[in-house]
Amino acid sequence: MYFPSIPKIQFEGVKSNNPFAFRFYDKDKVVAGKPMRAHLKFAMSYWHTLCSESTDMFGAGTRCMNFGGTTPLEISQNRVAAAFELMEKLEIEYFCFHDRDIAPEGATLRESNENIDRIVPLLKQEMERTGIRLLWGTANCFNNPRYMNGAATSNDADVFAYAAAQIKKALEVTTALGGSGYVFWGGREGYETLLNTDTGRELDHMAALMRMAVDYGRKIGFAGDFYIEPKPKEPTKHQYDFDGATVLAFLRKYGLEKDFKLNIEANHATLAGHTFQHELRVARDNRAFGSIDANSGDTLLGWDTDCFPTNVYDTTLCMYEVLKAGGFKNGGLNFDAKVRRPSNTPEDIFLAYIAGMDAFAFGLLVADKLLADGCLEQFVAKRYASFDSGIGKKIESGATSLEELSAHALAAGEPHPSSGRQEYLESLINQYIVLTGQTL
Ligand code: XUL
Ligand code: CO
Repeated sequence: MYFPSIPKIQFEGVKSNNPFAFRFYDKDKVVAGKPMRAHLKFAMSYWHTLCSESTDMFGAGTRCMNFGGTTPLEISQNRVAAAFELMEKLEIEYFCFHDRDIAPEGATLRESNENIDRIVPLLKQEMERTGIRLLWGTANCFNNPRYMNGAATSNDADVFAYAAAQIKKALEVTTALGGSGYVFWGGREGYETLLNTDTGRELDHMAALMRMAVDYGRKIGFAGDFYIEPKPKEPTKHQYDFDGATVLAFLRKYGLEKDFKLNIEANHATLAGHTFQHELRVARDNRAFGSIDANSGDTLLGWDTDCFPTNVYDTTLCMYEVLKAGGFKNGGLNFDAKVRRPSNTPEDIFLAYIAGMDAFAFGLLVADKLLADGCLEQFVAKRYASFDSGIGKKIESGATSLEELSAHALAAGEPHPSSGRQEYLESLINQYIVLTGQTL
């Protein structure tokens, strides 16, 4: 046992004073026809949870994540046991990993692949024992210095080939473990200066690698979704997958839109100058909603802080979009989140997950109530009612022309636009948060 002081976390309700209990996440409680756990599909991020020692630019790690191991392989082996103990105790049913999270990078590509092959059977065994599943896998094509100029968008064809080899292996492992998703996050895919960069050529290369990944994945039986995870910057100054709209244009340009959906990360949305809800809406409007990396930024800091999400206003609006999108299919809520550097005990990791899971569970309850009552829907439907008949209906059906619209405007005179009632709607969300709390 790696976390002997931590009990199995149970639902105890909103009045519980036990820090190691859920107040809102009641996994089997039925909401809108299915249990909370099926709506939320929580996943553990292997990298933050098992690997990160909370180093930052100015300081060393504040906690040791070796789990008693002394060699890199032994550490990786122990991490498997620790990961499943943690997920079982938190009743988290899914996890996500990069190739290099689960096994150490070796001196050669062959050695790295062999390291992976030693860990995968352990993961498989634990997955079979617990029923915990792989939400998505990915390849870390950003950490090693070989990727300093990019991976798929490197100027060096040998680097491109190396990334392709890593992705091939990661796809094989994801498929062997029954993963329902495969993520592309292009942390180094972008540029530092346009003076040395052929952007058109780099984007062609990036699409070519994704096309090869789809072809190979389908060939070996990967039936899940491919995802692109947009992010505007960090580590690269300008990343090609800037935001949802940019990514959708890229996918359509290269004919990749049928195989790819979006993995929306809250903190990436805010870095792009959008809200989390905005990015979810763009994905939903384009039928490209796939999965979520759940976290939050810090409004005072301009980088990817990957904080655990605890703001129930944000989780409410997130779950509202998820429910409106028809819920998760292959995707889920992956906590791409890390404890703060001074939160340096194993207990803190559990408390952080409890906080995040509870915040999303509560958000789900509020969103469900909002949707069941339909007050936002009714307001929005009424707001656009002028398009339901007359000239509005003709505009929507494409049955009018500038000539007819000009005649209409001349006859109708000055329009009288209606109030958007923003402040009222914001207070309505507050009211629903309180009302939902009162039902618990
Ligand atoms: C980095 C990030 C990644 C991706 C997977 O900001 O979000 O961890 O989720 O590579
Ligand atoms: Co992420």
